[in-house]
Amino acid sequence: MVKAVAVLGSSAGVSGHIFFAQDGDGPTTVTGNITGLQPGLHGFHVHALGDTTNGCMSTGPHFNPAGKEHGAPEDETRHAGDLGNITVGDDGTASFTIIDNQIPLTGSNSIIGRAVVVHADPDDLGKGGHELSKTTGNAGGRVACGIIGLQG
Ligand SMILES: [Cu+2]
Ligand SMILES: [Zn+2]
Repeated sequence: MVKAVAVLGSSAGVSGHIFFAQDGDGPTTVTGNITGLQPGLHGFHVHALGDTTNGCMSTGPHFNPAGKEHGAPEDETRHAGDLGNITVGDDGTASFTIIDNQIPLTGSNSIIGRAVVVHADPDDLGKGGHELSKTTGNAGGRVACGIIGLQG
């Protein structure tokens, strides 16, 4: 079992932890607890770079080793980093579990050293018809992010 964690940092009062676990070549289980968000849907992605020198803006685009267009987690056409949306309750907190096959913790497409990003707006999953739908899901600003690091 390989485990990783991202501690979310934010200039907007958002905080939380995102845990990752992968057994062998199986899917990766993502478990998150986040507080301080606006209620509703928020785009949630793995971005390509573990660089926060300029805050979440430095984490680059969605992790996309296959060179595909943006999509929903269940789509054939998606970025590896496309984890869809998280749902935040009226209390501003979100607790969620995501199981995904495209974000391994080992090998050439490992997400270790990259970043998770929580967005201000819903991800339209590539289907919104906006000029940004096929690249970012038009998910708006980056309200929190954290670098994915190995955990013992
Ligand atoms: Cu993103
Ligand atoms: Zn994407």
